[in-house]
Amino acid sequence: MSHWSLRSLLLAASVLGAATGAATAQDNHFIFVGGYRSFARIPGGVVARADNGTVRIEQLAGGTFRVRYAFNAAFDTAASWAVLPESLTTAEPRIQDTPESLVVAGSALTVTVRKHPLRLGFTDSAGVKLFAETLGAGHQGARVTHILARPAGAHYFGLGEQAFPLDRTGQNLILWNTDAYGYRGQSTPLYSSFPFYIGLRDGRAYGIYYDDSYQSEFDFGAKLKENVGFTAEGGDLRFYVFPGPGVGAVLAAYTRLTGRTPLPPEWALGYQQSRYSYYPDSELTRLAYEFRSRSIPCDVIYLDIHYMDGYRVFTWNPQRFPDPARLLRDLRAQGFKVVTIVDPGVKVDSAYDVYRQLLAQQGEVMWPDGSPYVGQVWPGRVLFPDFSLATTRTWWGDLHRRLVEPGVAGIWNDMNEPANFGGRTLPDVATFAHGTADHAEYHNLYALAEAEATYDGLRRIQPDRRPFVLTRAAFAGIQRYSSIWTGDNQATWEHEALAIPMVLGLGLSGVPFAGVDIGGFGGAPDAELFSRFLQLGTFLPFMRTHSDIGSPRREPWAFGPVYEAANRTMIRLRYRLLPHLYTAFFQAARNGSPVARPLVYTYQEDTATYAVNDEFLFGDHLLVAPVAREGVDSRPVYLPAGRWYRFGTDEGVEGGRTVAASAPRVHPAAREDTSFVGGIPLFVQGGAVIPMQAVEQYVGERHMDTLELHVWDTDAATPVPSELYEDAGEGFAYQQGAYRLTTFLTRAAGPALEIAVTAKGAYEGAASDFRVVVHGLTRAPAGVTVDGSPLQVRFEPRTKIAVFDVRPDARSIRVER
Ligand code: MIG
Repeated sequence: MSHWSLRSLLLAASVLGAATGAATAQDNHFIFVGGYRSFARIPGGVVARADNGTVRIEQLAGGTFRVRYAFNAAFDTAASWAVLPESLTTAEPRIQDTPESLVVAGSALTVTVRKHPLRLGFTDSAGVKLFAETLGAGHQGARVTHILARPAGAHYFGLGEQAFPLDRTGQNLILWNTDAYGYRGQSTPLYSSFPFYIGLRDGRAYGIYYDDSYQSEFDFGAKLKENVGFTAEGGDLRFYVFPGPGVGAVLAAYTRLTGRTPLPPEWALGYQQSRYSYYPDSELTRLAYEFRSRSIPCDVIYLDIHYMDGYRVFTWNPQRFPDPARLLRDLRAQGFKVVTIVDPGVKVDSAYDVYRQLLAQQGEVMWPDGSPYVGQVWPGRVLFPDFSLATTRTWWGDLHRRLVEPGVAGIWNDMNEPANFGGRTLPDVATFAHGTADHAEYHNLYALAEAEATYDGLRRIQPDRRPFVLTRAAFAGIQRYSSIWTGDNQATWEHEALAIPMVLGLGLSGVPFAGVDIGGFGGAPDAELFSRFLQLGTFLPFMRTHSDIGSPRREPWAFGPVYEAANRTMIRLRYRLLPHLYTAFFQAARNGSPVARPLVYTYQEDTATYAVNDEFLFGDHLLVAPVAREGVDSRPVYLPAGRWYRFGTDEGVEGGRTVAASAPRVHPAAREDTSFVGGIPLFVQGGAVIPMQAVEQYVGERHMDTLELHVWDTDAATPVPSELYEDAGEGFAYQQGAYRLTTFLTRAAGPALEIAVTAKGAYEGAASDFRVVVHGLTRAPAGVTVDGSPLQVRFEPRTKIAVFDVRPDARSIRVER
């Protein structure tokens, strides 16, 4: 344990307290658990009694620990909304009791309970210190706090979307879902709450998730200096500790507890076009025509609030959309899917059946006396459905039939912080669960429960379709149901730069499917900013352009023909990379990995990556360095150690350093060149296999018999692994084995580049041919053999690219260099 004065800690604790709320006279100071008294064994662990409280420590299957403090007699047994009940099976640790401490040793973590005073310390199975309590667990009335040491050299990541650098060291962040129109760098709180972080100490990672939905504050040494603190306005002090040592292992354990993003429909990875609002129906027809006639791929068009009849949810405006089924059928025939916005507020209108049904079942948020709470949003006076009630969730989910039957393909949940005009959100006294729970507890859970209702409803209505849901507000666990966008950003360079750590922060918090409004929601991007924003957006897991009412339009062609060509190039590249992107989503569904990966995720042993907020990896091996500065034609790019190649030119670069990368602006004098991808620095790791496909105008436009396997040369004898996942892109047959997962191990074997291929699963629709494209060679290969037989190779001397075709059952490919 390190050096701090108790006085400064107590001062810091009271400062922390002053920031988040006033205490009452009789409990105006924090009480910590105090000295140890006794312990008893319980299934999976121990319960230890101390002077002022009790702590239960249990090991869960997989080596995660659950720790619960109670300051009053009882532990709250209420099920958490974020945690999957099936993940809570316990596993017996070994217990050792000595006069100084009680040691609870699990498979991957060991908890040492120091006795006087009672304080916990966590080490990994090798005995390496991860973190330890300083003041530890305390409370001040209903508020709870947990204060840990912040040793020199410790780093912290997570907490979801934050308009701050990724490394949380020195930050003070508030979790209280907020309609944050006009937010900018350093604004907190924002729209969503993820009380989860990953700690890194000496390159070893662990994770902590505080399972508490009340408003909370995380302090990573801003006020607490040499400490890290969590303080919540209420709830149980209940947290889970996840073992590493890899960041990926921590995320796998966290998402084992809170769930993973199931495979989305593949079309949801295509380009999406939105605006507040496209209407009437003829406007959508025209938009669809523009995309197709300009050969700019697009899969999804969004309907914002004006499609509704007087903003009544689950209705259509009869003048603007007289025949939605026909419109959506026509659009579908051209490959367009339509996603509609659904806000939670239900208009108070006795002629409106949704309102009458909600009132009749007493399913709304209420005043403490049981009368309905009436708020004010777009429809005027509204009731807020109480999604904490299972009956309300089922009813709400079923209402989506009214949108799905005419052909709506996905649902966009907005205003679900919940936002309320005037007072920002619901009043403190509003109640949930028929008056048994308060707003303070349910506020941060509102969007999570709504997303659960929406996702489950879509599953019931269309059991053979994968639901697509997009949400603004969120809580831990949202990844099971929904994708996220970062709300009302602005058309500024600052916001383009912020998009990167915000989306990466979500990925480090279990939410792989995230994006931002490309171009910025508010304001007016110029052509250069829009094209830079779109370059970045091409590599975000969720790729959608959206814009505010009254702002200039920003379809990809809105900035003139030269920029249109550049924007088209990026969107086409997105579609070229879909097999790679879809594989990254498969990986996320398998183990909770991000799709847009911060460098620290892949290269945690390289501490220089911790401060990188302007680069990321797009799935495996492909490093993206977007330009978020006006008027530049190059930028510095940090490349982790190893051999890299510039995507597009195949110029080789040695990593472990920062290089200058060209990134020319689109210039009005440039001629249209659809192969031009040099405007955004992209680098591929040597040995990588990046699967690509031909451009299509929308996902599934035609069956891809041939997939391209782009391989970059390597001199390393250690194999570089890559994957390709294929399935129908829709439906659930993949869960019964209708998929193909191909694994590639690339390495230098003497003079040859060797690719070992294995495959698993049986999917009839998988590609029947692989076109192998080898990059980074210095001269024509002396020969290529596949499973021992020689093969014809084409070599392009100018680009130094070798191309040959193999069947997917090829198992060993050797390129003699
Ligand atoms: O009060 O539905 O963030 O994407 O276009 C504004 C209208 C409500 C806020 C969302 C934005 C959406 C807009 N909404």
